[in-house]
Amino acid sequence: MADGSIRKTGETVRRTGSTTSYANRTILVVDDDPANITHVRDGLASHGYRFREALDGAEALRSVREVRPDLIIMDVEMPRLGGVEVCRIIKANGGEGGFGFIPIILVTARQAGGKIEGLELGADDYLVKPFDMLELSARVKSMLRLKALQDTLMEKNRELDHKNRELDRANKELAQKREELLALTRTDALTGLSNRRYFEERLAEEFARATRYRSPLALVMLDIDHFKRLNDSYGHPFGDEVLRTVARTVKGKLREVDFVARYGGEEIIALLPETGPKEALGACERVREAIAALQLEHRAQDGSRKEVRCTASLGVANAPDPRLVGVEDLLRAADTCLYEAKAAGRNCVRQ
Ligand code: GH3
Ligand code: MG
Ligand code: MG
Ligand code: MG
Ligand code: MG
Repeated sequence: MADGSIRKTGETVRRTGSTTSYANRTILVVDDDPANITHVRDGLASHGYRFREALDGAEALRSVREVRPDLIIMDVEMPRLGGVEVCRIIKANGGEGGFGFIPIILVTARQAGGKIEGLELGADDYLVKPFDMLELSARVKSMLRLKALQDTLMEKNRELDHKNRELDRANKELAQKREELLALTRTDALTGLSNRRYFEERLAEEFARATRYRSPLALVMLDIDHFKRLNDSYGHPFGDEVLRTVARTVKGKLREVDFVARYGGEEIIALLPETGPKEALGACERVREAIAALQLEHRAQDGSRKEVRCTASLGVANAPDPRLVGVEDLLRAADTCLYEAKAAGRNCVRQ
């Protein structure tokens, strides 16, 4: 960011009727002949401008770096570093991060030649000596107006950039919040597993895919055995704790790609993509064993501790299967197997 433009921020251009005053603007006058500088200053004396002077190109560049003038009036013919060359350097270093926009009026005794060259190198205006002071005054005003407009434009651009960045940030936050909300609507609050609604969405997708590509898919229904008894003996909060532990155990024993959800009160359901009947049975046995091995500890109000055991029954259905036309068929098949597992004495898997 050019600090020349920052300096201008907030500075208001006074308007009196239709004429605009650019008093206090800094004009750098560059000429190897001090008499010419004085001539220019005298001609513009009534406008209230501030002046800086430089007697050669190098000094002019130093001054530009130091004060960032609002306008440069510069002689073309100077020893060593001429006006055209200085003009080229300043224009090459303009823009954001450099000097910013500084209008330059080149002044020369030559009639032609340099005029075209100077304008091509980015001089903004050109005067041939000897020049009319009224003309110089008018051109200075026009250049200062240009400079003010350019500064306002740059400032507005910066404001826009800033606003854009803020918008970007707000959008990212919103997107994140939306993700978080979406995740919440898919999650079961007690266990942290996916909830039934989200499970049903996923089941439809996985079932369609398994059917279309004839890839194996297993659906597992798990129900904790005699859970009512556990609740009755140790209280509902303890039942909740068991539910959380069982949920964690099921998830821990299945693969990352398997989809586990809480289906109902103490029922957990899992989708095992790319899993045939044999592997599904193996996975279910692993889950069943892990639950049966859990050492749950109940702490009574009197501080006494008791080790509590729990088991679960599991039913597995497999797709694709010509008898299972829709997801409801798959669900019903798993439920029937679960019922058979309960009937067979619980703590077992039926397929
Ligand atoms: P079965 O072996 O036949 O499944 O017997 P069960 O007692 O587990 O089956 P039943 O369906 O009769 O009882 C399920 C119990 O689970 C009843 C209900 O109060 C309890 N339950 C359901 N949701 C929750 C819950 O979120 N927390 C707790 N602590 N208990 C729950
Ligand atoms: Mg000269
Ligand atoms: Mg039941
Ligand atoms: Mg049960
Ligand atoms: Mg149940």
